[in-house]
Amino acid sequence: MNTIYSALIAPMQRTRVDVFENIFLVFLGLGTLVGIIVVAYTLYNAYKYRDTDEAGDDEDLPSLGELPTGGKGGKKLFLSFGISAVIVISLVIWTYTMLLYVEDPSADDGGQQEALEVDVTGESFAWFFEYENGIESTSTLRVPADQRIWIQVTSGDVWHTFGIPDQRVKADAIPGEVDESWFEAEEPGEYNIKCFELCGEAHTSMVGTLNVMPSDEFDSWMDDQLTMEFEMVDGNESPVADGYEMTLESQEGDFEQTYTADDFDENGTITIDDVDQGGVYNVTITSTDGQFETVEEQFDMTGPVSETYTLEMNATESDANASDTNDGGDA
Ligand SMILES: [Cu+2]
Repeated sequence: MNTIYSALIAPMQRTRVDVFENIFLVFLGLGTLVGIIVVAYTLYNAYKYRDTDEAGDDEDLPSLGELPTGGKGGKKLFLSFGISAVIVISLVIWTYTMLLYVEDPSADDGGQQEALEVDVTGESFAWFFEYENGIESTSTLRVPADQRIWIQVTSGDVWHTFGIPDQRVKADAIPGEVDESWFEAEEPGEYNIKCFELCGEAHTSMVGTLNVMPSDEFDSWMDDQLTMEFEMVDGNESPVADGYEMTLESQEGDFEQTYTADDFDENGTITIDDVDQGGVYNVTITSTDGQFETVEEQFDMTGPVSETYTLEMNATESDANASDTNDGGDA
């Protein structure tokens, strides 16, 4: 099958848009050609056999009521049926092969870089997107140009249909089911996303935007989404820059890292931009001098994270260390 794919499709671009454009153009071209031949041949015969009042003894001339024989002992008939059959059968095979490719382009992936996978959920009346790394966005789907995007579409409530007309994408969004589709956008820019299933009173406003970005811009946008900022404050909301360490552990990936107070700046803040996985993280902040109570928190990273943690004075130590509490602020 691979060789058939390559032979029939290799000379063309491989995006979904190209496939449907090719099918459209081939049908339009052949239809026009056949139409021109049929109409021209009809006109030619109408002219040739027009009533001139001087009918000769042309043996081809049909007489009134005579069944056409197809001329020349049926040769013409045989030829025209033969040509039509060849055209129709080749069209069916070619179109079917193209559609098989649309169904499963992985058979012809060649040197393609890895595809990006996005989960799409329709819920009255908006579209929600989640990338493989746990980053989420609403209404705007950002993707890199020239990369294959696989979408897994479902619904959170009623039936919807996810569609990007310019990319020839349409996939049913049905609760409890997942419909898979793909596209590959060549031109950076913004394209409309619409719901194609009448789903309720705000159906027409269930729209979104596909933002196709140059791949370096997409990468830096994704890096921004994977940025965490933490701030440590005391009970008076003053920054704390000393006396603790923070452990960050991803529940989904294998990221685990401990940051000491030295990694934080004098305002008790730290920016972490070397994670490549969103999702749920556990944060544990322990006091290195027993001054603060241990903080155990959790957050779900679906975009840039900015958290402020309050370090409560350890009840038994608070009196003894009262003078140390503003260490951070003065440092
Ligand atoms: Cu809808």
